[in-house]
Amino acid sequence: MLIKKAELIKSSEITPESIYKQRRLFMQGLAGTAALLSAGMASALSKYDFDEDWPVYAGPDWMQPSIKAAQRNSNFSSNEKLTPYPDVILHNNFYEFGLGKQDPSRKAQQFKTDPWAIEIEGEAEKVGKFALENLIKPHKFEERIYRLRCVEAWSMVIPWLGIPLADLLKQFKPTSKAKYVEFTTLYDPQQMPGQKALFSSLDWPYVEGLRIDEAMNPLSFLATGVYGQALPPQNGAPLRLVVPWKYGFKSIKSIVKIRFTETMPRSTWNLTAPKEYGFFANVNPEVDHPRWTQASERRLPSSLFSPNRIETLPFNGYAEEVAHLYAGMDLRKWF
Ligand SMILES: Nc1nc2c(c(=O)[nH]1)N[C@H]1C(S)=C(S)[C@@H](COP(=O)(O)O)O[C@H]1N2
Ligand SMILES: [Mo]
Repeated sequence: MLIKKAELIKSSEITPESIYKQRRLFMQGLAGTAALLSAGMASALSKYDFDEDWPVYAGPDWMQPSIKAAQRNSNFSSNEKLTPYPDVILHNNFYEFGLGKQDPSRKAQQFKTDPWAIEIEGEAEKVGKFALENLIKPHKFEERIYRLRCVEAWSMVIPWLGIPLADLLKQFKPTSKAKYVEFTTLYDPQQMPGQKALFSSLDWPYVEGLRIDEAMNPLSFLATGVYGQALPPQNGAPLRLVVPWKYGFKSIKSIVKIRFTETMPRSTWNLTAPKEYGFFANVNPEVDHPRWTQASERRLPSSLFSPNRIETLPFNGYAEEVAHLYAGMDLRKWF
């Protein structure tokens, strides 16, 4: 499902230099990377030679050094073929910007992602409101190539940039009462047309949650970038969760609040249709969604003539890393 850039962004919808910076800036990013490579370091930025016509998301100034210094974490990276960049930034689910797969890329280009603040609440010693910059800058960026499996039975392989979720959470010193972590997306109907009552599809803001041991698992990741650059707004800039062994809806975008709780938090899709979407939402080929088989998936890009259908793996292929978290649980009941 390739779309030309001209279709993606009508010139009337963009403010050129603030929204995305074109090839010149991207080349500067590559220059920094070349230096890292010659020093014998792997870098996320080195090998992505997608068509120069595609928009590139530079991100805020404070993030540049982290992006340039990012290194792949091979322990947690798939070596499957990457989903092409245009599919990653043009085929999105982000209902705050509309229900269509291309609505987010069309309608999110003006979305303001800097400055950005995150509120930390609940069962932790350090709570309050923090500038994203201060929370993120102390951490080294990693690149992780993860599979993303949507409950609608399509999937991608995406090179994320970001930091382990546990590294961020630990700095707030969660107390022994912190059994779950709840995440909340920005609520701003002015910027997010999908949140306006008239067209509203879900109860806003979007919320999601993890059990604390899931959140602290080394696979759980906070993405600040994708494809060696900052996260595009349609992919959840400036900060989104990535939990690769769960259906995509758990990977909440544009996070403004993190709350440590003693009881299981509500989650948007679970509240909307509890029989269809569980709290755990672990990818499971043996438990079908009422409207979709979960036994297989369309690996994007996929078309009528070349559907590229592949088998779905338990825990999306991450069973070795996470199956132990659910030992003794009936995964049909806790779907
Ligand atoms: N706030 C918010 N987060 C969200 C969604 C959403 O609608 N709103 N959609 C989810 C779903 S269903 C999927 S499959 C992934 C898609 O991520 P991508 O668009 O970056 O591929 O984002 C998830 N995070
Ligand atoms: Mo999804």
